[in-house]
Amino acid sequence: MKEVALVTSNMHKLKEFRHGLAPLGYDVVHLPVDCDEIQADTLEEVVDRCLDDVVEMGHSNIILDDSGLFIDRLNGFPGVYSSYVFSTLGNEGILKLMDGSDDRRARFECCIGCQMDDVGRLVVKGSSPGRIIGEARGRLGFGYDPIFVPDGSERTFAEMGLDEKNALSHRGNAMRLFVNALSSKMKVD
Ligand code: ITT
Repeated sequence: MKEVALVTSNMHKLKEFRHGLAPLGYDVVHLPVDCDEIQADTLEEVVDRCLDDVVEMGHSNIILDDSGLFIDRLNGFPGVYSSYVFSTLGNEGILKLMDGSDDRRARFECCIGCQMDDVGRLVVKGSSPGRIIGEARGRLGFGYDPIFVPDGSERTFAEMGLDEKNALSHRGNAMRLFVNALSSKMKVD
């Protein structure tokens, strides 16, 4: 098993990464350091800058993600502001903004970046299309999970165990892309 250190303050993410990457041959340990989360236009920029910060602190073999919920009717809001909006408006606030709207389409995006000794830097992005429902449902997961139903399901992410969420989620998709990108880079280098 290869070891990677996940930089996050969110223990739910740690669980999802462990669950998703263990069968793919990675042991995920927690690296509880903070990078200054810059305000940027894209998830990729946030990930790149955060990797720079953590490398600067002297760490290697690190992985991290920046994620967001993009709602069509709100022109992609909260998007890169998802963290701030969750801590200020919360799910109730999003549901109010969506009140009366027929267009409920939304997607989660997850950008994963890593900095590895053997292959250098890799950044990939996964997404999960779906819709915002009318009322929060479910107690599992975290963040916006109770108000989002991914395509292909009738349940919110907050009504799913880790297996099911990872099979359909932005983070699960990004993890699969990440492992593929890593193994093809290893073959080339
Ligand atoms: P980090 O320390 O890893 O940055 P975080 O919780 O701040 O943890 P993000 O900045 O990636 O994570 O997330 C932005 C917001 O989107 C935040 O409020 C999360 O709760 C929410 N979010 C991220 N991934 C999610 C997921 O899989 N399901 C529901 N909400 C999610």
